[in-house]
Amino acid sequence: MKIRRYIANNNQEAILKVKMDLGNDALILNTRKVRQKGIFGLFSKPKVEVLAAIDEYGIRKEPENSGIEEKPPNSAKDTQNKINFDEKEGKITNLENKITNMEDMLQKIYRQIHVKEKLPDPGQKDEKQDQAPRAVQIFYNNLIRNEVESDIARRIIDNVVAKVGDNAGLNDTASVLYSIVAGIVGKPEIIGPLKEGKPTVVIFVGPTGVGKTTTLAKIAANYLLNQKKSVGLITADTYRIAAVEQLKTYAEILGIPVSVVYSVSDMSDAVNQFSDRDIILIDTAGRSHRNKAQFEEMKAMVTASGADEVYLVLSSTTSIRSCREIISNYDFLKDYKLIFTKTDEAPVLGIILNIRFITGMRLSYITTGQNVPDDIEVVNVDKISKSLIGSIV
Ligand SMILES: Nc1nc2c(ncn2[C@@H]2O[C@H](COP(=O)(O)OP(=O)(O)O)[C@@H](O)[C@H]2O)c(=O)[nH]1
Ligand SMILES: [Mg+2]
Repeated sequence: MKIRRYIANNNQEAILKVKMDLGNDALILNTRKVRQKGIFGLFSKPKVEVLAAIDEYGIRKEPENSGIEEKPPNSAKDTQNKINFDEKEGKITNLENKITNMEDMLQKIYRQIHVKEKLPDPGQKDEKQDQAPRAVQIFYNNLIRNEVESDIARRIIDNVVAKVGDNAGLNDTASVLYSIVAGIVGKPEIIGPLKEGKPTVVIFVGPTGVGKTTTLAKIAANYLLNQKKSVGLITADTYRIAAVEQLKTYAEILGIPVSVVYSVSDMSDAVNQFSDRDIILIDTAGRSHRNKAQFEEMKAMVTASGADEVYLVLSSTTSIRSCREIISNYDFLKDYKLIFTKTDEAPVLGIILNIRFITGMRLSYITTGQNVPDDIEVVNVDKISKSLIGSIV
């Protein structure tokens, strides 16, 4: 008896090899799938290993019949063998399919692990091809996660691709993205420089409850305590007694005079009354932009104040949809600057980029808590841009 081992890519090929070598009388002893050893073997296609035997005297040079499986069964035993073989073939095909599915799955997992391992190392030129789309995709996802509007995120990413192309590594992509995002966030513009010889008049507008009065008190305290400037406060929010009291309380603590304005015609008198001050800060009622009459009055207050600077105060916790509605109602203002409050309560800061992008108006301050006077900062472009871009892993 002569036993031989054959390795082939599939059953058909294996049997062909057996027939070529041993002839049609060869006996198949065993068939199994085998894989290469090592990590790469795991993902290579399995091979078929066939153990075949033949009586040494039975070897014929050239088979006369077409093949083992094609040979017509000439006995009950042959028929049974054929059935067994077919059954086995069926099972093998079944297993093959299962293995192929597993292979696909493993390959997907392998690719993910492989790409992740490569990510922090964008310097390798030959791997850039794989990484570039991933880098762009990662940063796009980060922007979306930070609630940058998808069309804005898309435009930013398109810009990145236009600048560095599709094949840039993570570092190049990140640095171009950073400069684009930082460019959109823009250099903040805060109050001042204060005018010489007469007061700089600043008015704060925006929806109710966003933190206008608190923010105004923080700014007033900073001018008074840190910059040693004289400050005058005006409030036009007379619809709620509590609102007037709130500002009066801050004014009392700081020792700053406060004037209450009940109608549009009183506004210019109130401003003139503080002509000896370095800066006048005007608080307004959060007039509902849905109530036309109230809103018109607020507009008239802004005009009557003759303000040098107007600040639209928005909360970072407000949805983009509401913010869009608010800013479209304030578009009667030719020029204003943006303050975003409650950044301490906002999980992400996409809203700041979105509104800056949509309005084109400059950012100024953000507020970071309820504490007067500490919880206020000038917008930090670097910090906000980095937080919007997010991490790369
Ligand atoms: N967490 C947090 N709360 C704030 C911030 N700014 C203001 N608030 C709170 O928001 C609420 C409304 O503030 P207020 O100044 O009365 O809002 P206004 O109606 O716009 O004048 C108050 O409870 C404030 O303490 C902030 O930056 N962070
Ligand atoms: Mg208020």
